[in-house]
Amino acid sequence: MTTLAQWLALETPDTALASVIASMASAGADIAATLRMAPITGDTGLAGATNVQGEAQKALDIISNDIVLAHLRDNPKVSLLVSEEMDDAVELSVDAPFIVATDPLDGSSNLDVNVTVGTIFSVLPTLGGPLQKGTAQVAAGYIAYGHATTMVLRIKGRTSGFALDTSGEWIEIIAEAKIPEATGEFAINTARERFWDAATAGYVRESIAGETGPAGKRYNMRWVGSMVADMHRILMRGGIFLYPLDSETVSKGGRLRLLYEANPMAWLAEGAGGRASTGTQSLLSVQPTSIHQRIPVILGSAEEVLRVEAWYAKS
Ligand code: P6P
Repeated sequence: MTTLAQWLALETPDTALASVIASMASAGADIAATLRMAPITGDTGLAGATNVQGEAQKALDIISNDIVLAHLRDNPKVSLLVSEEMDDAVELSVDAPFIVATDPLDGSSNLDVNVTVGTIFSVLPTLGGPLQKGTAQVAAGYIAYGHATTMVLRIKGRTSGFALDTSGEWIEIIAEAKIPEATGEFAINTARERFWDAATAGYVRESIAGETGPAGKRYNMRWVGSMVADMHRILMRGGIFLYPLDSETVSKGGRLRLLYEANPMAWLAEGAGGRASTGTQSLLSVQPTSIHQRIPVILGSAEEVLRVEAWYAKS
């Protein structure tokens, strides 16, 4: 069995980068332990505060953010932390080589119903600051807190998967993830249909038409309401995740955040042979203008993302 330390040694000679990823993995293990006890400690309730997005924060959003902050403050290789739960970026070790952007607990609206939530993170070189395109990432990953605690990582090469064992060791379970090119499963919040643009509406209508329509095959729909859960399913068996621009989110630029949701997930998806797009351009090519910038996200099985892009091209 390959441990996280062995995988890191294989994937990069840069021990500083390896230490940053190891710190996020340790933070994930601590968050997993905290979440396991949350229903008993009663932490799944609202914290009474709201984050920069104006969303009601759960106590565990703040607790998870504090856990990540503590682990990264202890790592002298991290210069700056950008977090969904903090209005401003926090300076950590001066002149350190790497920046981390994170959503410490994505999908937290699912906490009180025990549905998988996760920590998403992106690692950028300090040089260039936090507003770098996704192509500048040197690593990205997520930790999924489900019945098992799993982690998916990519430095520059392959996207690999790990599971946390009872001794606290991360064990490699997927050496090289491969998102199937084709899929019959789409993930979108269909309750938003009335806000969709012509491209999204056309693509979903065509998919629902199944064998009788131009797609010529049957589709199924999944929507967990937790990006990490939807992404992990897509990484494991294919599929397409869509949170497109719509008439309600267009004023904010979209729903999901570029630096710590879209970019890391795009990095992981592309490392597994998938595709990630805004609908009209590669997600990793978007030039960020602010640390909490929102962006439309369409990612997963390459063939399916191309179909959506074709809808955008003709509309
Ligand atoms: P909706 C969770 O709040 C999140 O940021 C993602 O994890 C998830 O995919 C999406 O929002 C769910 O959005 O509009 O369906 O509640």
